[in-house]
Amino acid sequence: MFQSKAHFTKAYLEKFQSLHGKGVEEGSNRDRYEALAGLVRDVIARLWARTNREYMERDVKQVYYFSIEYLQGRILLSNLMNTDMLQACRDGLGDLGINLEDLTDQEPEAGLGSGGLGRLASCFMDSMASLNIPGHGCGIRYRYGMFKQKIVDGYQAELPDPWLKDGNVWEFRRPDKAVTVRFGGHIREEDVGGIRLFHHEGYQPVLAVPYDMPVAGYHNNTVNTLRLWSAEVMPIDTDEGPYSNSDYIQVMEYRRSVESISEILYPDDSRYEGRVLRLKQQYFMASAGLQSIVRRYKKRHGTLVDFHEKIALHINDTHPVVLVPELMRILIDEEGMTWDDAWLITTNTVSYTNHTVMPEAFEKWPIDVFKELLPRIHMIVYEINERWCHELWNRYPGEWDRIREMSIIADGFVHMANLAVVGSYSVNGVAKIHTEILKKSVLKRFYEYSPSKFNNKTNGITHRRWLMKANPDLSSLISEAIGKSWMAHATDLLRLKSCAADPVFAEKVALVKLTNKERLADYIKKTMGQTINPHSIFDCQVKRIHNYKRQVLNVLHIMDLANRLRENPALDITPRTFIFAGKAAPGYYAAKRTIKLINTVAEMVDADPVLREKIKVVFLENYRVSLAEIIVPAADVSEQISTASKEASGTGNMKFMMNGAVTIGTHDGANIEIRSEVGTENFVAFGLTPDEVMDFHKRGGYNARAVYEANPRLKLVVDQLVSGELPAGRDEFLGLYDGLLQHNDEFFLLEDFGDYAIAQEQIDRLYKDKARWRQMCIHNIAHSGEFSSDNTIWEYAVGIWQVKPVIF
Ligand code: 26V
Repeated sequence: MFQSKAHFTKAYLEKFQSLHGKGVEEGSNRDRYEALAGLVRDVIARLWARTNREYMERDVKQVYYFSIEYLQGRILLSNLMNTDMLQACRDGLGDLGINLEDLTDQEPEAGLGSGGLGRLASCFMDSMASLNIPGHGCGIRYRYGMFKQKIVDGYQAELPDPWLKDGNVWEFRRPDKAVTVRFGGHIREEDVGGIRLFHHEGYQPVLAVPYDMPVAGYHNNTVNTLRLWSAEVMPIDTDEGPYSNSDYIQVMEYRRSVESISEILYPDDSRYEGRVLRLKQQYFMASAGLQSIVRRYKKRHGTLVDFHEKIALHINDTHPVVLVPELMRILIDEEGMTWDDAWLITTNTVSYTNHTVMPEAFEKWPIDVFKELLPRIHMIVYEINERWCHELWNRYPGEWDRIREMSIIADGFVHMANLAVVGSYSVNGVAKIHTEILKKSVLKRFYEYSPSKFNNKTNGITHRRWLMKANPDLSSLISEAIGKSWMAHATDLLRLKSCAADPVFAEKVALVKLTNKERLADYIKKTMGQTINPHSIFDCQVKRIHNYKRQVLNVLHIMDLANRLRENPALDITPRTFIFAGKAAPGYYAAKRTIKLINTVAEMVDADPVLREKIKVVFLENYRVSLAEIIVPAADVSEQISTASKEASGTGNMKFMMNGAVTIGTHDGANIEIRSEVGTENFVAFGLTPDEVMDFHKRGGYNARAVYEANPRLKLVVDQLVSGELPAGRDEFLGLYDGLLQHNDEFFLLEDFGDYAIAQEQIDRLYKDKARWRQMCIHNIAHSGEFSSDNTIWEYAVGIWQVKPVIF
């Protein structure tokens, strides 16, 4: 490793030379980035080989985390930090007249996810490696990541993200580890000596080629693997594939159909869509991942009879749940096990995390589609369901409704969440309230059947990326005050509490915040040409755009503030900059209109000299991990205002807290735990409780129009959506308006508006008291260690996977 500057510089110059065949002074920043990343990669590759050897020799239990999404973001700086080369590298490059950040900015971002679920998977990868836990990721190497968002005339436009076009330094293609995944065809059954054999014939074979990315732990020599699969045609010289009897056109059609499997990431988080290609992606990942795990396991152990003792398979939501029947297929068809033995192994190997309670998100596949694409898997799911329903009949004779609700196959569909619960030994939600809602409503029947399966694992975020990497100045300040132990043990941040009352420390924290706000202001100037005031309150709502996340509630409050300012230009408020960012699913009409509304209100404010004195609204284009890393450290206020009971956890809330923002938030998801951890005096809560929301759903009684009629300020802003006053077409926001009044405001924006406006006034008051505000910031930072994903992963390791750290 290169902890000394001289050592680093020598190695870097050599690497540059050998890679590019020229001197560093002749190279572009991209060339320089490649040389640096290549150098770090070499160091990590050595540790990687060693880690794998240790795992193999010690024959430890390993966990495989299956996720259809990973939102890794850039990794060069993380890798430098984790391998303890950052300082030497920064200094060495400095001597060569090179600024490290100019190189890290060259790295294309791995945006293989759309939001919280994908980012959680990446935080978990980081924590597993940093806790020395033998845990690996399994996913898809999409050729196109999350779409790039452009704002054109206030509307979202989507552009492709060809992130691999200039190559990816961090991946290792492993053609020798490729496996075949089979789609379509039919099953021929045969009895041989009383044993039933299943032959899959006439299928379309797809070659799954793994690309491995190293995941380096923090200062601990551990390097785990994120294995991403790419779909390719079978080699021309195999007897599989449509080569022998096909013409050129057929071969090319085969190629296109195969390559489409790992072509794109689906960006839709608004409603479940039953696209066959998506099911293909899911089976492709599950089957390829499992085959490679099984292959290695058999090589080491010769048999799969004790598979569950050495392997844990975790599924991140239901997307990889075909893993359950796939493991059954391998154990029965390929290993010759009995159904009961195979089922015992499978259900002792798989665990499942649920990430949403929104009914429209639950995956279900038409049984015919399922059968045609995966004929053998269909047979197995069918049998799992037969046996399961039989068990249910015995336990609940005559309770047809209950059995239908719990059945895996019902109404012509395969219900994936039901398959996940039945096929796994552990089911967890991602925040306390979310797990409670699963138990008492969404998965109630399953909880009644097997209560011990259910458990909570509150989400977390890696403090290495979201504090150490994103906010280096604050990190140094923290270390000066309490030492460095928090970097390895995030809960040590609690020691900061004793500094909260120290005005000198508080002043320094405030200065760092100001510097971060200036950095964000510069970014906005550079990318949008807009000027924002770093001395205003930075009030941030950055996340996917969704009705339940209620960006419109935020906008209604801004419009109300504007009305009050117009009425009284002397209104005594601290100037505020409302910062929004986030992508809308391309087919989600209301979410796209919400973006247009935000931009329209921004335009309205800019055009009015009275308003622009005190407020400013900006929508930052193309929200992604690297942009979050600039916004989060600059935030004063964190908007977490989802309808109570709807946000499973949220993780943005944790990132902001960790960087000293004060949350204005509903009683939802992890907000509830954040508030109780940091203390109610350091959190501004408002709005309906989850029980009140669920009561409205159950019993009715909500009347949006009555709420609107009763509050003149609210009535005014809602009317303004369609009055023609906004600088947009008169009908532009008619849909949003109708959603609130004609369709009775599904997410209770109107109901929560009054309380939200009061909470916003409270924010303004608190901010005016500088000393008080600074204390609140420090308390938030101090308590954020509880939400490090290290804690979460530790709980998964002990409570679900039963894997132990491997220290060497
Ligand atoms: C979400 C939704 C919600 C509305 C209805 C349709 C639909 C379809 C897909 C999705 C996204 C899949 C689930 C997901 O990303 N959940 C997020 O997971 C995060 C990590 O656990 C958690 O913090 C977020 O609260 C949760 O929304």
